Amino acid sequence: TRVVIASSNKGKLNEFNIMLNALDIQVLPQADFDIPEVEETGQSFVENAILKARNACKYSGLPALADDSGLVVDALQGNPGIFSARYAGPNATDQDNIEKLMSALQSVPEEGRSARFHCALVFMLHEKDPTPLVCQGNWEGRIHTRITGNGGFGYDPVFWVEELNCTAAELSAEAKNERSHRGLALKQLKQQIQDKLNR
Ligand code: ITT
Repeated sequence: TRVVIASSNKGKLNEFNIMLNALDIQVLPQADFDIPEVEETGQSFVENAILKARNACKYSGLPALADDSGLVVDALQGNPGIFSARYAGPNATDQDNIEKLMSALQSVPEEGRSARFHCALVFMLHEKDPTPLVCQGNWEGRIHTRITGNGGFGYDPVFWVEELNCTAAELSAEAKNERSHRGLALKQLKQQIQDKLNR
Protein backbone atom coordinates (compact mmCIF):
# COMPACT_ATOMS: atom_id res chain seq x y z
CA THR A 1 0.00 0.00 0.00
CA ARG A 2 1.16 3.49 -0.81
CA VAL A 3 0.57 6.43 1.55
CA VAL A 4 1.43 10.09 0.90
CA ILE A 5 3.04 12.07 3.71
CA ALA A 6 1.32 15.44 3.31
CA SER A 7 4.35 17.52 4.28
CA SER A 8 7.16 19.40 2.60
CA ASN A 9 9.13 19.81 5.84
CA LYS A 10 12.35 17.73 5.54
CA GLY A 11 12.73 17.37 9.31
CA LYS A 12 9.26 15.88 9.65
CA LEU A 13 9.73 13.63 6.61
CA ASN A 14 12.98 12.21 8.07
CA GLU A 15 11.26 11.37 11.33
CA PHE A 16 8.27 9.74 9.58
CA ASN A 17 10.59 7.65 7.40
CA ILE A 18 12.33 6.27 10.48
CA MET A 19 9.17 5.72 12.50
CA LEU A 20 7.10 4.13 9.70
CA ASN A 21 9.80 1.97 8.22
CA ALA A 22 8.69 -1.20 10.05
CA LEU A 23 5.14 -0.91 8.65
CA ASP A 24 4.13 -2.76 5.53
CA ILE A 25 3.39 0.47 3.62
CA GLN A 26 5.33 2.52 1.10
CA VAL A 27 5.49 6.15 2.29
CA LEU A 28 5.87 8.81 -0.36
CA PRO A 29 6.67 12.48 0.20
CA GLN A 30 4.19 15.08 -1.03
CA ALA A 31 6.92 16.35 -3.41
CA ASP A 32 6.52 13.16 -5.53
CA PHE A 33 3.13 14.49 -6.66
CA ASP A 34 1.81 17.69 -8.13
CA ILE A 35 0.22 18.85 -4.89
CA PRO A 36 -0.28 22.60 -4.38
CA GLU A 37 0.27 23.89 -0.82
CA VAL A 38 -3.07 24.31 0.92
CA GLU A 39 -3.80 27.49 2.87
CA GLU A 40 -3.69 26.71 6.59
CA THR A 41 -6.85 28.58 7.57
CA GLY A 42 -7.74 26.48 10.62
CA GLN A 43 -7.73 27.83 14.18
CA SER A 44 -6.28 24.65 15.64
CA PHE A 45 -3.58 22.08 14.88
CA VAL A 46 -6.24 19.43 14.19
CA GLU A 47 -8.12 21.62 11.72
CA ASN A 48 -4.95 22.39 9.79
CA ALA A 49 -3.88 18.73 9.72
CA ILE A 50 -7.28 17.80 8.25
CA LEU A 51 -6.91 20.48 5.55
CA LYS A 52 -3.43 19.18 4.62
CA ALA A 53 -4.45 15.50 4.57
CA ARG A 54 -7.56 16.18 2.47
CA ASN A 55 -5.55 18.28 0.00
CA ALA A 56 -2.94 15.53 -0.42
CA CYS A 57 -5.63 12.85 -0.95
CA LYS A 58 -7.37 15.05 -3.49
CA TYR A 59 -4.29 15.62 -5.66
CA SER A 60 -2.62 12.20 -5.28
CA GLY A 61 -5.65 9.90 -5.27
CA LEU A 62 -3.93 8.03 -2.42
CA PRO A 63 -4.40 7.77 1.36
CA ALA A 64 -2.54 10.56 3.18
CA LEU A 65 -0.97 11.25 6.57
CA ALA A 66 -0.67 14.91 7.61
CA ASP A 67 1.12 16.57 10.54
CA ASP A 68 0.36 19.99 11.92
CA SER A 69 2.61 20.88 14.80
CA GLY A 70 4.22 23.74 16.65
CA LEU A 71 5.65 25.20 19.80
CA VAL A 72 3.28 26.51 22.49
CA VAL A 73 5.04 28.92 24.89
CA ASP A 74 3.21 29.82 28.12
CA ALA A 75 4.86 33.23 28.61
CA LEU A 76 3.76 34.17 25.06
CA GLN A 77 0.09 33.22 25.58
CA GLY A 78 0.56 30.05 23.55
CA ASN A 79 2.43 31.65 20.66
CA PRO A 80 3.92 30.85 18.18
CA GLY A 81 1.49 27.87 18.29
CA ILE A 82 -0.14 27.13 14.93
CA PHE A 83 2.01 29.92 13.44
CA SER A 84 5.33 28.30 14.45
CA ALA A 85 6.62 27.71 10.90
CA ARG A 86 6.15 31.36 9.91
CA TYR A 87 6.69 33.09 13.27
CA ALA A 88 9.34 35.51 11.94
CA GLY A 89 7.57 36.09 8.59
CA PRO A 90 6.39 34.31 5.43
CA ASN A 91 9.87 33.17 4.32
CA ALA A 92 11.37 32.73 7.78
CA THR A 93 14.12 30.14 8.28
CA ASP A 94 14.35 28.01 11.44
CA GLN A 95 17.15 30.32 12.57
CA ASP A 96 15.01 33.46 12.07
CA ASN A 97 12.21 31.91 14.11
CA ILE A 98 14.57 30.90 16.92
CA GLU A 99 16.06 34.41 17.06
CA LYS A 100 12.61 36.01 17.27
CA LEU A 101 11.63 33.58 20.05
CA MET A 102 14.82 34.25 22.02
CA SER A 103 14.30 38.00 21.90
CA ALA A 104 10.61 37.72 22.83
CA LEU A 105 11.68 35.80 25.96
CA GLN A 106 14.77 37.87 26.74
CA SER A 107 13.47 39.22 30.07
CA VAL A 108 11.71 36.02 31.14
CA PRO A 109 13.55 34.04 33.87
CA GLU A 110 14.14 30.31 33.62
CA GLU A 111 11.13 29.30 35.73
CA GLY A 112 8.81 31.24 33.41
CA ARG A 113 10.02 29.64 30.18
CA SER A 114 7.80 26.54 30.14
CA ALA A 115 6.66 25.35 26.72
CA ARG A 116 5.47 22.29 24.85
CA PHE A 117 5.57 20.97 21.35
CA HIS A 118 2.19 19.84 20.07
CA CYS A 119 1.53 17.53 17.13
CA ALA A 120 -1.79 16.69 15.46
CA LEU A 121 -1.71 13.79 13.02
CA VAL A 122 -4.53 13.02 10.60
CA PHE A 123 -4.84 9.96 8.37
CA MET A 124 -7.47 9.80 5.62
CA LEU A 125 -8.13 7.15 2.96
CA HIS A 126 -9.53 9.58 0.40
CA GLU A 127 -10.68 13.17 -0.04
CA LYS A 128 -14.23 12.48 1.21
CA ASP A 129 -13.29 10.08 4.02
CA PRO A 130 -15.97 10.80 6.69
CA THR A 131 -13.98 9.04 9.43
CA PRO A 132 -10.42 10.41 9.43
CA LEU A 133 -8.08 9.12 12.13
CA VAL A 134 -6.85 11.83 14.52
CA CYS A 135 -4.13 11.48 17.17
CA GLN A 136 -2.27 14.16 19.11
CA GLY A 137 0.83 14.32 21.27
CA ASN A 138 2.56 16.80 23.57
CA TRP A 139 6.18 17.14 24.68
CA GLU A 140 6.81 19.29 27.76
CA GLY A 141 9.96 21.34 28.02
CA ARG A 142 11.42 24.80 28.49
CA ILE A 143 12.93 27.41 26.17
CA HIS A 144 16.66 27.40 26.81
CA THR A 145 18.72 30.62 26.91
CA ARG A 146 21.35 29.30 24.50
CA ILE A 147 21.18 27.66 21.06
CA THR A 148 22.75 24.17 21.24
CA GLY A 149 22.89 21.01 19.13
CA ASN A 150 22.83 20.10 15.44
CA GLY A 151 20.16 17.38 15.34
CA GLY A 152 16.45 17.61 14.62
CA PHE A 153 14.95 20.72 13.02
CA GLY A 154 12.88 23.83 13.78
CA TYR A 155 13.03 24.92 17.41
CA ASP A 156 14.91 21.81 18.61
CA PRO A 157 18.16 23.74 19.41
CA VAL A 158 16.33 25.83 22.06
CA PHE A 159 13.92 23.19 23.42
CA TRP A 160 15.34 22.06 26.75
CA VAL A 161 14.51 18.50 27.79
CA GLU A 162 14.63 18.52 31.58
CA GLU A 163 15.06 14.79 32.26
CA LEU A 164 17.97 14.42 29.83
CA ASN A 165 19.65 17.74 30.57
CA CYS A 166 20.06 18.75 26.94
CA THR A 167 18.18 20.32 24.06
CA ALA A 168 16.09 18.30 21.59
CA ALA A 169 18.78 19.02 18.97
CA GLU A 170 21.33 17.11 21.09
CA LEU A 171 19.26 13.90 21.09
CA SER A 172 19.68 11.01 18.67
CA ALA A 173 16.75 10.56 16.27
CA GLU A 174 15.71 7.49 18.28
CA ALA A 175 15.78 9.32 21.63
CA LYS A 176 13.75 12.19 20.16
CA ASN A 177 11.15 9.92 18.53
CA GLU A 178 10.69 7.97 21.77
CA ARG A 179 9.46 11.02 23.65
CA SER A 180 8.49 13.70 21.12
CA HIS A 181 5.00 15.07 20.43
CA ARG A 182 5.21 13.44 16.95
CA GLY A 183 6.53 10.13 18.26
CA LEU A 184 3.79 9.92 20.91
CA ALA A 185 1.02 10.82 18.44
CA LEU A 186 2.29 8.33 15.86
CA LYS A 187 2.59 5.55 18.44
CA GLN A 188 -1.17 5.79 19.01
CA LEU A 189 -1.97 6.13 15.32
CA LYS A 190 0.14 3.32 13.81
CA GLN A 191 -2.10 0.34 14.55
CA GLN A 192 -5.19 2.34 13.61
CA ILE A 193 -3.66 3.15 10.21
CA GLN A 194 -2.96 -0.53 9.56
CA ASP A 195 -6.48 -1.53 10.63
CA LYS A 196 -8.08 1.13 8.47
CA LEU A 197 -6.02 0.12 5.41
CA ASN A 198 -6.92 -3.55 5.92
CA ARG A 199 -10.65 -3.02 6.33
P1 ITT B 1 4.25 21.11 6.32
O1 ITT B 1 3.00 21.92 6.56
O2 ITT B 1 4.59 20.96 4.88
O3 ITT B 1 4.20 19.78 7.03
P2 ITT B 1 5.50 23.12 8.01
O4 ITT B 1 6.90 23.29 8.51
O5 ITT B 1 4.86 24.33 7.39
O6 ITT B 1 5.50 21.89 6.98
P3 ITT B 1 3.68 23.25 10.27
O7 ITT B 1 2.79 24.26 9.70
O8 ITT B 1 3.05 22.08 11.00
O9 ITT B 1 4.61 22.56 9.16
O10 ITT B 1 4.73 23.99 11.23
C1 ITT B 1 5.44 23.27 12.17
C2 ITT B 1 6.57 24.13 12.71
O11 ITT B 1 6.67 23.90 14.13
C3 ITT B 1 7.90 23.68 12.12
O12 ITT B 1 8.23 24.43 10.97
C4 ITT B 1 8.85 23.89 13.28
O13 ITT B 1 9.28 25.22 13.29
C5 ITT B 1 7.99 23.64 14.50
N1 ITT B 1 8.11 22.22 14.91
C6 ITT B 1 7.19 21.21 14.77
N2 ITT B 1 7.67 20.04 15.20
C7 ITT B 1 8.92 20.29 15.63
C8 ITT B 1 9.96 19.49 16.16
O14 ITT B 1 9.81 18.18 16.31
N3 ITT B 1 11.11 20.08 16.47
C9 ITT B 1 11.29 21.41 16.31
N4 ITT B 1 10.40 22.23 15.78
C10 ITT B 1 9.20 21.68 15.45
